[in-house]
Amino acid sequence: MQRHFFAAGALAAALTMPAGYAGAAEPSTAHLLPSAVTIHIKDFKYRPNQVTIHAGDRVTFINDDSEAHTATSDDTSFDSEGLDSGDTWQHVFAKPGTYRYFCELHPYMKATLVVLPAGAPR
Ligand SMILES: [Cu+2]
Repeated sequence: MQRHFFAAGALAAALTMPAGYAGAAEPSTAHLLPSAVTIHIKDFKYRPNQVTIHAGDRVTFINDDSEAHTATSDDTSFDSEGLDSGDTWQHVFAKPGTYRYFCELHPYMKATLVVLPAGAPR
């Protein structure tokens, strides 16, 4: 299943890549808004695995893996939905709290995001 998915993705990429494409590229981040922290998804892990931000901060998630992933909170307050390889997702955390999140496709992937009140010392 996974092997088949990967092969189909590689074929689609080969069909849509412009001439001169030379292998895996870094995800383009030019379209992203400034954010307080960037969480990379790589090797089936969220990196960093725990981050602390302030209410109102924007967080960027980048899927640097060859597999699709999500960042989905345990309390359903946020959900990136499926991020394919190279996809990015941004979310503003308005409400202080400790948010545990995971990947819906690989539920053993877990991480924590702590949102402090705006202006609070870390
Ligand atoms: Cu995953």
